[in-house]
Amino acid sequence: MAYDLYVVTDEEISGGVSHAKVAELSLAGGADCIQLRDKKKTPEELLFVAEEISAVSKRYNSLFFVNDYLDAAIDSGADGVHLGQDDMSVYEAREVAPAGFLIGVSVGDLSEAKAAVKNGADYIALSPTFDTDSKHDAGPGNGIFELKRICENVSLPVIGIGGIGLHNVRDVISAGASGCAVISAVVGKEDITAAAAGIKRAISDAKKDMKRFL
Ligand code: TZP
Ligand code: MG
Repeated sequence: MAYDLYVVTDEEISGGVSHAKVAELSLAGGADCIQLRDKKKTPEELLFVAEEISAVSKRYNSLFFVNDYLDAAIDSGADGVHLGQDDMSVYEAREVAPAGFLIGVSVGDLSEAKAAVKNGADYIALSPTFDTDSKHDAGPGNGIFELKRICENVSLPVIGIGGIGLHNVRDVISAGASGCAVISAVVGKEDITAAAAGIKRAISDAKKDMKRFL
């Protein structure tokens, strides 16, 4: 299961390009995972969009997550849900989720990461890894040092999220992360497919170089 390039959709940052279109364009550029993230739609609207993305995602054999909304994730046939520290617990989600359903959790430091592992998360995201303008309540970046500490002490896939772009992909991967989650560096670009392809190449190159130096 690859988490290399994980694109989080956002209809404001895309300038009105729909979630489903952003997902399709990102997947065409090589995205491995899509997360549908929308804090404004009703649960019914969200389910409709989730069903659209779920279908596209299956065509590309990629992973699809829904942010916050477990019901929409399950009902749309998504691969999983992504939960924050203030959302339902992994334990609660696991109780109703089908077998094999993936649960991702945002953490702010190593102790939250260890708790997420203990609670049965499938992957964790250090949120935010760097400062970001894309999530207003994100707070300051937790930094590469914390990312490295988590990667060294946790056996689950760890991804960076927040403030990641071509300029720092290599730092994230060198810290031991399995992948990079991005909004603006892909969704905010004129050519979403080309932007996704560029970041994907940078991630692959960084991973190849790491193997060479091992
Ligand atoms: N969660 C933590 S930071 C963030 C989210 C959804 C925003 C990431 O956006 P960007 O533009 O890649 O910094
Ligand atoms: Mg949340």
